[in-house]
Amino acid sequence: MSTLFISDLHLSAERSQTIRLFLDFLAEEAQQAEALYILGDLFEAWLGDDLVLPEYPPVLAALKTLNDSGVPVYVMRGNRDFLLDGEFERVSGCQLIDDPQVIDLYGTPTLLMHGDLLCTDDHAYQKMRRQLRDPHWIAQFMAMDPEQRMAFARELRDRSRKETGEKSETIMDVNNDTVTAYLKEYQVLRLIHGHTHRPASHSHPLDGTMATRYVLTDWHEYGGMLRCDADGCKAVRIG
Ligand SMILES: [Mn+2]
Repeated sequence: MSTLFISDLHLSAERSQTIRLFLDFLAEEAQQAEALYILGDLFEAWLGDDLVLPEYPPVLAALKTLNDSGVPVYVMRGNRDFLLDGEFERVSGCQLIDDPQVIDLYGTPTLLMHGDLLCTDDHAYQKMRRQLRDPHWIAQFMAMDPEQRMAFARELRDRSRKETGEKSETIMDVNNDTVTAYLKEYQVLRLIHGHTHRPASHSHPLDGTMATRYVLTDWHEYGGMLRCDADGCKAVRIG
């Protein structure tokens, strides 16, 4: 048996092929798994559980089918879908998990994160992240009507695209000292995260030994997962 990790699918109406690939994945590979973890940015935009975009119900139904068939699906919020909440859990059967979260993965304590908390060189992003996660801000946002929320999301995405274009590659990657700090705080030698869209397996020196940092792929060109079992973890292409 194995446990599967994916992230950064950024599902949207414009990416109908990715939605199809994901639905196939849920019906096939994922059915064979012991559990599935989605580490953030499953959806390109989630503007509240009461505002489900028309392209998402088939995805929610497929997640429910998988959960009901006995494969638990754990979902971490990403920076695009951080408003996922209880009604999403009810409809999809998924269980939301905190970021960061430690799990026992076949005897190896493993830290799971979306990954944006590791990108501490990007001060402007971290400042915006703190604002958007503030409970008062969230309450205000959820009180707006759907059109206002959608307009705000468009504005945020345009700003992010513009700023991302201007920022250097290094600033948008993880900060290694921050990685060390998280590994130490949670006392683990294995970290799995997404967000940076730079799939890799990095050896990370830690107190005279080596930790491993797995970065999950996005699903823009094709899909991919990290498949872990008692022997270790391996990146596998999908589609
Ligand atoms: Mn992200």
